[in-house]
Amino acid sequence: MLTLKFLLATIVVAVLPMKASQDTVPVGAIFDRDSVEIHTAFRFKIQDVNINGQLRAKLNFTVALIDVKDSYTLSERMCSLMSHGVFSLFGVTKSGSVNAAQSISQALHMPFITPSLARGTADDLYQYEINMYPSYIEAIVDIINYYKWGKVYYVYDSDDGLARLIKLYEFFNEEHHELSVDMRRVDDVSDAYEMLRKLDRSALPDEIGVMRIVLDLSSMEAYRAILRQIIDVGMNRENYHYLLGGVGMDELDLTIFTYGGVNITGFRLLNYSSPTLKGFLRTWSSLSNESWPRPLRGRIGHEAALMVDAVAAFSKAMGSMNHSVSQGVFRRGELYNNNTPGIPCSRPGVRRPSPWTLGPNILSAIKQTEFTGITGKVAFDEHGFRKDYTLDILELSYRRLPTKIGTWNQRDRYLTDRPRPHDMYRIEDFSNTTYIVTSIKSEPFMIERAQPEDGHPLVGNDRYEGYCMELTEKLSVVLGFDYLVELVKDGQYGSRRQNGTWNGMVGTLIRGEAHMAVAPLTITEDRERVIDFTKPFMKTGISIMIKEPVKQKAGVFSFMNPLSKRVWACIILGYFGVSLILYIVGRFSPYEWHEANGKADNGETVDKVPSELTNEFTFQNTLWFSLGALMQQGSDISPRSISGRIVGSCWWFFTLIIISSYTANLAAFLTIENMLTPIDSADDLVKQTKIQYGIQEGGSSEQFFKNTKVSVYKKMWDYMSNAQPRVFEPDTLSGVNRVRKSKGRYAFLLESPWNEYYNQQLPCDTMKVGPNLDSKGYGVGTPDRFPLKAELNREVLKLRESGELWRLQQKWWYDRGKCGSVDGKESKKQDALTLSNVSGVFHILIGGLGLAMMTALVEYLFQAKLRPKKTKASVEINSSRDCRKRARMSQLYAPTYGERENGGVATYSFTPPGQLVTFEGVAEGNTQTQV
Ligand code: CWD
Repeated sequence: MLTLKFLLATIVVAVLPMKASQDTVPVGAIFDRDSVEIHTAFRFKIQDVNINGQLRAKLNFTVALIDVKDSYTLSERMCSLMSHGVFSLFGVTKSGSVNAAQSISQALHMPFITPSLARGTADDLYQYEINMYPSYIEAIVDIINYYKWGKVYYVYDSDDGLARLIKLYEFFNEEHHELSVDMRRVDDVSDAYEMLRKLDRSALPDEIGVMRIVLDLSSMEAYRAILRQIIDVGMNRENYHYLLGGVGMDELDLTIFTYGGVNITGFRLLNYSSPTLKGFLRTWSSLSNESWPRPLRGRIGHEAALMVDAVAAFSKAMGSMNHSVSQGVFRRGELYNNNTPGIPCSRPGVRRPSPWTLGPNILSAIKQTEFTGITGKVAFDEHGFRKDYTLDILELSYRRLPTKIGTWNQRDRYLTDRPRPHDMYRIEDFSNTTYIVTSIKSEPFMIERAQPEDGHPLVGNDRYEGYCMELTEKLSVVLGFDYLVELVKDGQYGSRRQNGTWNGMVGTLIRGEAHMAVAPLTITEDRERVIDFTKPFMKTGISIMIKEPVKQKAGVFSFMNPLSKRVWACIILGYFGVSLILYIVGRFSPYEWHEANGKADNGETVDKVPSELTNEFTFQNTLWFSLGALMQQGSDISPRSISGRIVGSCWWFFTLIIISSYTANLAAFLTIENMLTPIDSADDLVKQTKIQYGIQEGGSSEQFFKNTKVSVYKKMWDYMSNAQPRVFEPDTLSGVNRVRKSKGRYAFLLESPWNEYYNQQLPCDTMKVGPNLDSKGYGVGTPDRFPLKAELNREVLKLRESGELWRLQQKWWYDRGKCGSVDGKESKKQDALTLSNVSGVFHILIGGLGLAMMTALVEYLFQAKLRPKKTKASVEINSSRDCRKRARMSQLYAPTYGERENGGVATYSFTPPGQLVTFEGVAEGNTQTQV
């Protein structure tokens, strides 16, 4: 229904005469009825050009949908479109109709831009065809050359395929490379069983038993049909290797081939990680399917993509042309060519058609355009073929879906890491070989020995020492091989370059330049795809190194540190609270009231005044009681009532626990010098901006941060990749040196074995903080299918289990360490407390004594000021023996007083209504002094 609606709409467009006018650029297009996606891509790009105003005139298009295999209909529609007047034609062709399109466009000088498979040769006969489809025949030649195939079977289905085969021969002749080609033409791609069965029976494998078949077919449908039949015939076994023509291998569903053991190599034009294609797909995938029918929303087929770039190339070409020239062909809104409306293929009475006057200008402008389209770089040579494009090389193998193994372009040719067969044989023929062991200079794994001064230079393996040298030696002794250590030339561990090849030790192994890598080479999934690793010989993980902070000496008041300020505040509050409660309880409880014993100044107990009641829990005394308990000293008063005792026991329990806890922590707080590390984890690093942080570039750490899905690490990567000045370091030592020099303003994220090693090295000013960010291991790397791999693996495990590797690590890390204990720092044994540890207590003592003396002075002065008054009062009290005064006092107080006639202490208790007052006095003769 949807497609029907779409077709009707298109046919209407096709039937209506084109509305050409000034400020429009009319174009025509011919598509196959089945090429829905190409048609949609064409309309979409024209709309995009018009909306974005890339041209001063609007593109105006007419589309004809036909069966493009039919060359008669194709010619007729081309003529029809041209007779209405078009600047250029776009169209899809098939092998049967391509010649018709080429002839008409050539005869009428009408540029014909096509996304269809390019014809085999740059034929000067047909100059008006612009081919968007890149040629892949040179890439096929280079792959055959690279792998040194001696014999191939060439299966094709069209004259174009034959033309490409001829080109292939020409290339091999030029390079004097002997290639035996057995060609097979498929007449009907839907029924090629017979041809395939014959091929299967008669084909002769090459010297290693593999049959190489190049499939060069004219359409994606043809590839799908033939590949289906290959499975039916059972030609998907491991002794077959297919090389597919075309540039859309990624659009074929090859899952079923991954189980037969067959190898399939092919090409991909679209690079889905290119920003241009990504940007295009964002809009493309948001279009509604009803108005913009297409099979897949999130992707685009390579031919449709080529059509998008075809429209882009044409609009850019028109933009570069003089506007008045291009618009000068219109008269009264109609396009005129040599005074004739439109560009008809034939005119009555005229023998030769009149070619399109602007055709050569438009053709030349298109050939000169250069831009980055969604199919990569778009540029053309003088024959109208694409140039400077790049193809990805994909390979499918057993249990592995098509994976990129390299790239091809006209300048660099075939770039890949796959070993040539020649290199693989070299490795397999390993008896009596001195193995090349690649490694990297990095303490303490591989250290270059200083040249001795005796004039005998160190050569061979004597040039190096370190953990990896000893490990290699152990492996070679057990497995019985000779070896020569060679440091990797580019000083890199190994990462994939943009063009798909590898650098560093990984590249060295892939290219067959070394037999094994014994180095701190991290085992990663990406590397494991291209080389083999033994089981890890050492654990590692990304860790944080910072400059060791300056130690903080214990302060004067460090005795306060065992308890936090809040706890101190709570204790003080508790102290006053308990004292108050005790005071209140003491006042209310009758059991706290008792008859008092008088006490003489000299300590003698004096006679008691009979009815005198006293309470020891004055507020002052409760404060003293609570303080005594808090200080674990006790006091000479204690509660008598049950309520008072409850308060007391709770307070004692509280003080017991608090004081015990305080004492338990005190020693530690006084003696251990505090190290306040500003950073303790990756989270801390992310949260702050003061301390910069970075990693070693070009290794597995960089890959880890690039590919991480953990948000904290992602944030770290965003920071690191944009930080100014740069935070990446070329190697480990420069990272460590940056930490040392940056006064705590730079943290280096490096693998933990190095972190531990450098923390043991002078000047002992770095430290590892926090846990590792990830967990990985270092393995011995070998090329794919290396014959000693299993033995190496077993031996590494044996060394690990026997503790040999642990011993080696102790030797190179800690026995040679220069910073003391294993922790890297001087021992933390309990030292005697120094004066600085406890000076605060002395300060308090001295302060207290001073305060006491001052208070005594104040008391003395206070008393001295009061003394004359008191003497007077005494006299009055003395004379109060006089009955009159006694009577007056007795009106105020209940007369329960006692006195001692001959000196000494007497206690007077006056009882005002509802209140008890104790009045103590010293009797001196007949005089009494109030205290
Ligand atoms: N490597 C790394 O990636 N980060 C580091 O901090 C150190 Cl010290 C080394 C290289 C890594 N071992 C590799 O194999 O790529």
